[in-house]
Amino acid sequence: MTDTVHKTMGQQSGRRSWAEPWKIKMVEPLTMTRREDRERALTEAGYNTFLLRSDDVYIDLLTDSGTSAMSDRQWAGLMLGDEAYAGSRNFYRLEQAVQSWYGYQYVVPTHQGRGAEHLISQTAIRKGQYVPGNMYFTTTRLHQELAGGIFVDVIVDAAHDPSDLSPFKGDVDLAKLEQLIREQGADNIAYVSLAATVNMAGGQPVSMANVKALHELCRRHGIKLFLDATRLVENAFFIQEREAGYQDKSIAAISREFCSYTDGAWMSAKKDSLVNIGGWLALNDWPLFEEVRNLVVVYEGLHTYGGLAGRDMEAMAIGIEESMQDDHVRSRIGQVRYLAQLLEDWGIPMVMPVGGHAIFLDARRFYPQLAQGEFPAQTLAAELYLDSGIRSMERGVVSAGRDASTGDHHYPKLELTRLTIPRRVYTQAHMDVVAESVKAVFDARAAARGLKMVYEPKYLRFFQARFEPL
Ligand code: P61
Repeated sequence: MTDTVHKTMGQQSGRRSWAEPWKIKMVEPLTMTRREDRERALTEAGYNTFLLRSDDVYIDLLTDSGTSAMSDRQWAGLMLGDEAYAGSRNFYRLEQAVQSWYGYQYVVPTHQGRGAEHLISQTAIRKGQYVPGNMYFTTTRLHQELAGGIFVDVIVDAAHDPSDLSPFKGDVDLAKLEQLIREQGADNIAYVSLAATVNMAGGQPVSMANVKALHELCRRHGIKLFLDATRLVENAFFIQEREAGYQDKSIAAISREFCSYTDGAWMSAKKDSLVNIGGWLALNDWPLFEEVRNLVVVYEGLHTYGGLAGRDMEAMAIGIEESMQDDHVRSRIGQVRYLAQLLEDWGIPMVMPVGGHAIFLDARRFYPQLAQGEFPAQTLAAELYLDSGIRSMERGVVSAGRDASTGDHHYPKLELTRLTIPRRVYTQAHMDVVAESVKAVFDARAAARGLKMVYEPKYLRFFQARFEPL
């Protein structure tokens, strides 16, 4: 017997505990793995967590993309799939959901986010034009480059500093954008590419003040402003929490206002919208939309299904509505923060403030003994997997790829390993196991030796590259 008095997490923090606004109706058994099995699996996967089989993974924090749990209403919606080739009733439900929650006029479905990125890049970029954006995202920048565009990072400097505590590290630096416009001329800017939140910066939000000012700047120069709305509801949560005047507004109202300052958006519905597959592109400009609607039939499918089954569109329409509920967003981000709080208390280096979808461990500070060319973040992902079967993702020099014109590695300031939390999937106990594993790997940090890349594919190399220990 000990005389320890146990306390809930809420009590330890001097507040009442909160819990998720759902209960579990169906479970999926996990594979419990042993160290020797993990060593074999990681070697076979070339030290790349993307190449592991999910059967060899215990807690899968590779991504929050398509990995969320659908609700009973969404599963019921699958049975309402209207699989007509043309004019499926589920398309009209989806179109209406996008129009009413995001506020754009014209909508095409796509098989996922990059399908929409392809369409907007091919229709809105002329070869040689610049595409300024608030930090690159891998697939977004690649599609812009494949369309002949030149991506220019115009995010605020704070975004590149993992310990800068500014509340809106996703903001565009308007001075950087104005300088680009002055130097290149507004005609040579295809559009401004604005992501909310900013994935590669650690899930950092954009303020309403910034998108408003950006809208005004773009309007003055006749430049379009397009939004990557993939995690917009998480962005809305941070506005509600941090920006004066928004505390009493709902996530839905904030999201809608945010979109109103933009000319259109692309979406990977696999994130915010709680589905396993799907996306869309929405615009307010009819002539541009007409081009998109024509191109979609070449690459995705007819403009009323865009590569999706009718049932997928139904699940997405329902998911959009669920994603906009304040209680849902609060508990989703609350879980990310629960894990972050433990890690912060234990002195684990990570990007601060913590964003909406993930914890980004700062691999440079984990492994100061490793040069960036020895892939510290890839090494950290491998060590975490070996320790406990937790799968994370490299977001550093491997993800950044090579400069399209010089062929050299991009060396990003941020060298991060992402622990991404799927929505409505794992429990607080899973988060405890994750936190303890990160701590164990941190405690063993002095022994890490780094990796060398032995196979490098041409596009989006991080997905399929192979490594060996140094
Ligand atoms: C992710 F390692 N994200 O975060 P698609 N915009 C934004 C995304 O986060 C995004 C897409 C567009 C993923 C999946 C993924 O380098 C990677 O539906 C802000 O995945 O086509 C996707 O949407 C593209 C993982 C994508 C990666 C690219 O895990």
